[in-house]
Amino acid sequence: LSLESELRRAVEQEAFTLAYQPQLNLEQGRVVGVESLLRWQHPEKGWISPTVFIPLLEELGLIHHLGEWVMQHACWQLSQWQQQGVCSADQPLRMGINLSPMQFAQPDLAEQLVRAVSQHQIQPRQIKLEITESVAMQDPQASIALLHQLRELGFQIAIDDFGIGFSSLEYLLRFPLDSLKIDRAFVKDITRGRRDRAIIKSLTSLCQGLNIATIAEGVENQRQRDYVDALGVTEIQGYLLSQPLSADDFVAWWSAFQ
Ligand code: G
Ligand code: G
Ligand code: MN
Ligand code: NA
Repeated sequence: LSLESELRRAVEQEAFTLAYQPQLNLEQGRVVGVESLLRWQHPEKGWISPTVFIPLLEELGLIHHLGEWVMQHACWQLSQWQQQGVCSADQPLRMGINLSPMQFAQPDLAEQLVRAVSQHQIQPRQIKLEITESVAMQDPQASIALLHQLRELGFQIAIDDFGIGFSSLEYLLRFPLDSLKIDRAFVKDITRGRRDRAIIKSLTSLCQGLNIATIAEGVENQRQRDYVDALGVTEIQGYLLSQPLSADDFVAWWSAFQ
């Protein structure tokens, strides 16, 4: 079967899983959130990257349905962890949910999100929605309005993969945001080049002034961690802490980490 028909079948059968990658607040030394990442195992080809199948889901008109499955599953998992005492009011855990370009343009996006949180008795502020810089900038006025609406509902907003469209920084920071995720491209060579350090430094100072948290993505080793820490980054995410994990593996990892 073609990738397309296997994908159609996988959507019908909801044959997907979510993996969770931890995010550490450097000042608090505490895991404060996870990013949920969609996973699909093709029967013959094995694991397929979401960068391949998400655009295909959009093309096939299936992203609306699968996007809702992601919201529902992520909220269900968070409520499970609360019931199991993995996280609590004293030890809150935030759940990151990625939104594709087409999802961000859906008229019923807010409705889908509200349905997912209320069905699983999750507070909207426990959910952080991740949209990429390019998606937000496609129609800035419309994005600002939608982000205000989502924020008024209580959801947190993060700009993902930040750093590609630098000319728009000043404009982008007028958006109602809670976090800026600094693309791993800037973290990769941080120990070697002054340029990337200067960029991260100016981003973190700007964001501090605007009360926006910064998350360094793709932190793979201790030296990179030390650099981004010194440059004032709020949180880190990356292989140094952990790869994206199954729900059970995340719980085991977190209890060992503490
Ligand atoms: O984890 P991985 O590197 O395979 O993820 C690749 C990309 O796929 C990420 O940049 C992310 O934006 C996107 N992605 C992962 N999970 C989801 C999801 O649940 N929904 C959407 N819309 N995108 C996702
Ligand atoms: O685009 P987005 O940031 O949503 O996607 C996150 C992707 O980055 C996931 O596919 C995840 O597997 C990957 N990732 C997470 N941590 C690291 C890391 O430390 N190094 C690299 N190279 N990729 C990472
Ligand atoms: Mn992301
Ligand atoms: Na990213």
